[in-house]
Amino acid sequence: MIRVHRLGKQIGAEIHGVDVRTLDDAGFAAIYRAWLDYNIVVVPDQHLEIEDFLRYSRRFGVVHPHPSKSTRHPEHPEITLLGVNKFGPDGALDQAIYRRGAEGWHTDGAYDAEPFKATQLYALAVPSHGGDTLFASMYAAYDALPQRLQQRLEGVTGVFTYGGRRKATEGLDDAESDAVIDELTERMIQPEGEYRHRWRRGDIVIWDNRCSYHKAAGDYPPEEDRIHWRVSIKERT
Ligand SMILES: O=C(O)CCC(=O)C(=O)O
Ligand SMILES: [Fe+2]
Repeated sequence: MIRVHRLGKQIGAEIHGVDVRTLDDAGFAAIYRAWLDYNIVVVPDQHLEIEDFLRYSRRFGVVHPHPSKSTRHPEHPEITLLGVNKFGPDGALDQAIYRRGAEGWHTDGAYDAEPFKATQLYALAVPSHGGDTLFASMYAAYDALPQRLQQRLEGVTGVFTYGGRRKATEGLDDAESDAVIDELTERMIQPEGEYRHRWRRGDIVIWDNRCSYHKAAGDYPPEEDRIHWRVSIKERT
């Protein structure tokens, strides 16, 4: 019997009573529904091989190899390894690996013509403290905007450039565009719309990347392991 428990006030749900390796279609439909309704779905206590994780991930859509090639699993390009090879040959901590996803609130692949539908992580090793992932609802952010700003955004398209803006890509000049972005940034995280995930080994977490933001806390003891398998998922066309 599948049970769905709400986690945060507006986002987050945890699923109990499933083994995703043997989940039938009705069970998957319940998880998919919870994911649409609550943006972030946690399935705890799973014991997976890579093939199990890929097979389950493909039920949500098409799994795409991440553009960052250096952290791909050597035999399974669709799997990104998080937290592996953190120390270089000289023993120095590789900040890009340690702090991946921790630079700020973001969505994955916003610079793509078709941003990812979902990102899913499976926890293989969890540090003794720190290393949480934070999530926030974009619906909550939008609802909290003053009507003036909601109207200002009506019919407007945002353009994201990988690595930041270098030349004009929108119908607004730089100053006007910066002003809108600043106003939105100020309001993008609403306390009621947040959920903070404290990882346990065996957790699967999937987020709806189209309507939530996330960031890694990036604050765990670097000498400890924090390792995930990660997949990027797009809509089936
Ligand atoms: O490691 C995490 O907690 C999340 C990192 C991240 O931003 C991502 O995997 O997209
Ligand atoms: Fe991310």
